[in-house]
Amino acid sequence: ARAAPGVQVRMDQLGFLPGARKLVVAEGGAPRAFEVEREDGQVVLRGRFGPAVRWDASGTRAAVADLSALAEPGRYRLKVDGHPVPDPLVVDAQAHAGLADAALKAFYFNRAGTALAPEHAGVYARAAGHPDTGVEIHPSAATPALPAGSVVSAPKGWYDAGDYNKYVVNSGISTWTLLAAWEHYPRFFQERDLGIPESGDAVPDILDEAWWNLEWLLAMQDPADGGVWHKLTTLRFSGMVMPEADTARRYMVGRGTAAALDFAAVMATAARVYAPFKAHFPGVPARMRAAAEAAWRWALAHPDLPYRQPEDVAPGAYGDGHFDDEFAWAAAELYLLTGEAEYWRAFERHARDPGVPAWPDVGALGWVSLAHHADRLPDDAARRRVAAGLERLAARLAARWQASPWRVAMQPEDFVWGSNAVALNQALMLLQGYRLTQRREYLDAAQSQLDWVLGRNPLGVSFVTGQGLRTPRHIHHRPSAADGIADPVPGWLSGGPNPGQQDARDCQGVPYPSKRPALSWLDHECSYASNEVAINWNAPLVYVAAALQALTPP
Ligand code: G3I
Ligand code: 9MR
Repeated sequence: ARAAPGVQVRMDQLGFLPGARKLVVAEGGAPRAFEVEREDGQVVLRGRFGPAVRWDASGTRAAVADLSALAEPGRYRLKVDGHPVPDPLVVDAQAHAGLADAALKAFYFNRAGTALAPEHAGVYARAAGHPDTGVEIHPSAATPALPAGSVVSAPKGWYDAGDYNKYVVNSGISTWTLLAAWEHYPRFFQERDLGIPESGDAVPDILDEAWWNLEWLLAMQDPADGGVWHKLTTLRFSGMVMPEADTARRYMVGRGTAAALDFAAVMATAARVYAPFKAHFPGVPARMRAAAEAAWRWALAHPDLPYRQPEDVAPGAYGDGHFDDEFAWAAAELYLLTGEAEYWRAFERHARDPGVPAWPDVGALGWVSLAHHADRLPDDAARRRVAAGLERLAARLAARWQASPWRVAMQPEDFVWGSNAVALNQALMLLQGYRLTQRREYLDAAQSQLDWVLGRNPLGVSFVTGQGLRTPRHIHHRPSAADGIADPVPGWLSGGPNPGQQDARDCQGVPYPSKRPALSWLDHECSYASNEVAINWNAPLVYVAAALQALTPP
C-alpha cells in the first residue's frame, strides 16, 4: 500500500485488537510523521516514525510507527507525511476470532476418507477420497506378524498438506498444537461454531476436529508390538487432482523411533485432554493411555531407529536422526498423565533447553505442557526449572524482536521451508513467556509475529487464503488446484518465503521475484517450497490467533 512516493506501508490486514500493540512499518524512503483520521476526517492521533533501518533479509529500509494509543474500534485513514495510505486501518474487538475459525476449518477441508457436504464446505464440497481401508504393508514396515503385502485399515485423518499422504511425525506436532490451544484457551473455543458435521454436539468443535485425526493415528500403531508406522502414502506424489481421482495403491511405510514417540506424546496428551468428554468418545482415556504406553515401550526397545526413505518411495520423508527431543516430549506427556516417576526421570535425562518447535524439534512441546500443569510437577525445583527454561527462550525472542528493523523475531536463517510457521511458533513460545510472567513485551512480540504473516512484511501479503486484502491465490494444494473454483480453499497459511527455492526445477519459467530471504516467495501452484500449505503450519496459526484474541487485555 503506497503512501508517499516510494514509501510502502505494511500492516496487519485483519486489523488490531483495541488493546493490542499496534505497529506499522513504512518501507523505502525516510518517512517522518503520521496522522490517523477518523472516517469523518477528524485527526485522532499524530506521531513520528522511528529511524529507517536496513534489513539484510529484505535488502530494504524500514521505519516503525507505534499507533497503540488508538484504542477505539473503527475504520481509520492513516497518512504518512500527509499522503494517505490506501489500506484502511482497522481496530476491531474480534480482529482475530474469524481467523482462528478459518484456520481451524482448514483442517476439516483436508479430512481424508470422507465427502465434504455443501452445508459444511459450501462451494468446496467434494467427493470422498482415500478410504484407506486396504493399506498394504510395504517391505520397509514388514514384521513376521504382518509381512509385506498384507493389508491393514487406517481410515480418516487429515491430508498432510497440499499432497494426499498422511505422516505420523508431522501429524503429531499438529494435533498436539490444537489440543494445547484448547487446553490453554477453553473459553475461546467453547463458544466457536465451525460449521463442521459435529458442530452442536456435546464437544467443542476443536476437539471434534482433532478427533478425526486421532482416530486415524490410533490405527497407525501395530497392535502386535506397539510400533508405529512412519507414514501412510502412495509411492509417488499424485498429480494435481481431486482426492477421488487419486486411486493409486497406498502403503504403510517404515517404523521408527520418532513416529513411535510422537505418537506416544500425542496419545498421552489426548488421554488427558479428552478425559472430561469420555462419555462422548468411546474408550477414552484408557485406550489412548494404553496406546501411548505401548509406543513408549517400543521406543525404549528401539531408541535410535531413524526413518530411512526406501528407494521406491518418493513422498515426504520427515526423516530425523535425533531423538532426545521426542523422548523428552513423550516422557513429559506420559508423566503428566500417569504421575509415574520413571517418566519424570526420562524427561530429566533427555530434556534440553526448549527451542522454537518444528516437526523435527519437538522438545519444547513437553515443556509447554509441564508449565501448564505445573501443579503436577514433583517439586518446586522442577517448577522453577520448567518456568525458567521457557522464560529464557521468550526473553531471547523478545530481544530479537526489539532489535529488528521490522519488529519481528525472524532472523535471516529462519527463512526455511515453511518460514511463516517459524514466525508463528516463535509467537507460540513468546506466549508461553507471557502466560508465565505477564510481561507485556512478550505479548506484544507475539502480536508482531502474527502481524508479520498477516501483511506487515516486505511483500505486503497476508499469507492466509481468504484472510486479508492481498492473499495467496495459487497455493500448492491439490484440491485448490483441481476444484475448478477460482478462490483457493480458505483458511490456509502459505508456507512463506524460502530462499532455498527447492522447487526451482518445477517452477521453470516462473521466476521467483528475489533470492532475498524475506522476499523469496512465489504465488504459483508450482511452488511447493514457498507456497504449499500444511497442517503443521496451520496449527500454530490457530493457536496464536486464538491466544491473542483470548489474552490481549481490552
Ligand atoms: O536438517 C537440516 C539442517 O541440518 C540444516 O541446517 C538445514 C539448512 O537448510 O536444513 C535442514 O533440513 C531441512 C529439513 O526440512 C529439516 O528442517 C531441509 O533443508 C528442508 O528442505 C526440509 O524441508 C522439508 C520439506 O518437506 C522437504 O523435505 C520441510 O521442513 C517440510 O515441511 C516439508 O514437508 C512436506 C512433506 O515432505 C510432504 N508434504 C508436504 C509438506 C509441506 O511442504
Ligand atoms: O506435491 C508435492 C508436495 O506436496 C511436496 O511438498 C513436494 C516436496 O516433496 O513435492 C511435491 O511434488 C512434486 C515433486 O516433488 C516433484 N515433481 C512435481 C511434484 C508436484 O508438483
